[in-house]
Formats: sequence, structure tokens, C-alpha cells
Amino acid sequence: MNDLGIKRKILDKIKEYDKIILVRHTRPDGDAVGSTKGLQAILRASFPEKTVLLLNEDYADYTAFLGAEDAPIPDEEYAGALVLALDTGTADRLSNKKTGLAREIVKIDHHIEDKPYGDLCWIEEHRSSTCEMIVDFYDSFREELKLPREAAEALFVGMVTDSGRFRYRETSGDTLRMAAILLETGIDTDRIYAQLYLEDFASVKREADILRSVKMTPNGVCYLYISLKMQEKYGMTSEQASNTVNTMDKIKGSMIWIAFIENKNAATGEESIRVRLRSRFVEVQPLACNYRGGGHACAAGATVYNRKEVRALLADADRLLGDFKAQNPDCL
Ligand SMILES: [Mn+2]
Repeated sequence: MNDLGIKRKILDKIKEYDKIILVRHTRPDGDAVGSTKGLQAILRASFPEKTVLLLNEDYADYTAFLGAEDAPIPDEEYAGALVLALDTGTADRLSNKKTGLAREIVKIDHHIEDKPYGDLCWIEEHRSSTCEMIVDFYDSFREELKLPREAAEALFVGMVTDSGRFRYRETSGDTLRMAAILLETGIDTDRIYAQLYLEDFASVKREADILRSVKMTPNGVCYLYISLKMQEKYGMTSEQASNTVNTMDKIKGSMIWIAFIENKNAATGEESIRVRLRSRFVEVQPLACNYRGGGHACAAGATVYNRKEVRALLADADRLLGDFKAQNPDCL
């Protein structure tokens, strides 16, 4: 299953360069931050003579405990650098618009490939997280690479969050073997889980309020519509608004659940509706692709622009779930 060839090529490429820049996708999640932070710490420990920078344009509050990223560098300093782009399916989702200035780009990712980019690509769609791939990369070259505890901590964050605490179907024997390597460095998982999953009293109350507005289509698709007004009323960040999708993951018979989040671009004023699709058993990625999106089989994202499109997407999801249930009467 492991493709040692491509990993070897990537390690050789890293060795060729004095300057390496790590980038990931916009609106970063635990895997995007964890994989870049983790690989940065591995490379810094293993090749202290190299400059290894983590440069992106946005960040996420809930992974702030992993530490800050690096200060921007002048454009001309990209010219001789190698960019490692992690956890980012398409180039337009990169959170560093200078990436194209670099001499070469290596892509390491586990999203379903749609629009290829990069000079060298290591893509394994079945992987539960990019962090899992980075641990595998370390494990393949233990003689040449070091895994400091801070790297293990960051990588564990990505593995835990992208696999839904090792619950999603992509969680394999390899996933747990890679997690074991991280645990063996002595990371404090109690502290990590506390950082990731404890909520303020106010947000627990807010969640209860929001759950009251969940609706269900005839075939059982649950959905939430989080307007800009609601976000303002509850003082939600767009990250918190996005995460409301997870409140619907425990409803029997509702194998597809969707959050619609109204969004206004601060710079352009352009309004859009961000769609987060989640599912069990039935695949929602093709549906997301029909609405300017993509992602994973059971966790995908899309964008729509008005209520009419919201209704159309819901009707498609409802039909998809209806068909699935007709063929799989045993699924809950
Ligand atoms: Mn990921």
C-alpha cells in the first residue's frame, strides 16, 4: 500500500533545497495546521541548517495553542524555494497566494483529486488525514528524520480531528499504527483533548438554541441554515458557524446532514452561502461537485448563492438519501 518511491523523491527534493515553505488550505482545520506544523518541526529538527517556514494568510483560533506561524517574507525570496503544499485539494484553496513564485511545488494530500497541481504529488485518497501521511513519511525514513514531541503533538491534533476521533470510515489499521508512533513520543493527550473539545458555557447554551432550528426533509436529510443575522445575534465566528454541522451527526435515519452558512466577503461585500455536507454510508462528494465544491466521500463542501439553490441542493440530497435508503434498508 505504501508508495516508498514517491516518498523517497519528496525527501530527496527536500534535501536539494535550503529554503522550504509550508502552505495549507484557507480556513484551516486541525489537519491543515497540524500537518504543516508537524512537518515543519520534523524538518527543522532533522535539517537544522535549512530555513523551514510556515507561511499562510489566515489562521484558526482553535488550533492557536499549537503556536504561531512565521512572518511574511518578501516576494523575491520565494524564487529559490521549495513549497510543500499540504492538505489542499486544489491550488485555488491555498492560503498563500505567493505559492506560484516558488521554484517547485510538492503536493501532499488526501482529498479526492479534482484539478491537479504541483511538480511532484503524493496523494492517497483513502488516508484519514494528511497528518497520517506525514507520520508515515517520518516512519519510512526514521534513520534520516527526527520526530520531536511538538511535531507529534501537532500531528496528533490533525489525526484526531480529521478522523472524528478515529471514528470515520477512513480510520484504518495504518491510522492507528501511525497514532501509536505519536503516542510513544510521550505527548499529553489529556491536554490536547481539553484544548480541542471543551466548550464555553455560553456556546453550549447557543448550541442548544441552534439545535432547535434543525429541519428534516421527507427522506431524512437534516439541515441548518445559519444566517448572517444569527451569526451576529450569537456572536459567532465563521468557524463556529461552520462547525454547527457537527451538531446533526447523531440523528437516527438522517444519513446526510447539511449546514448552510451565510457569508459576506469583508473586502468585496460579495454574499455567498457556504455549504458543509456530512454523511454516513452514503457518499455526498458527487453532490458537492454539482454545486462548486468537492472534498471527501462523506465530508464535503460547496458554495451556493441564493435560497433557490439551497432548495435545489436540498431536493438533490433528499432524492439521494431516498434512493440510498430504498437500496439499503438496514442502514441507520
Ligand atoms: Mn485533511
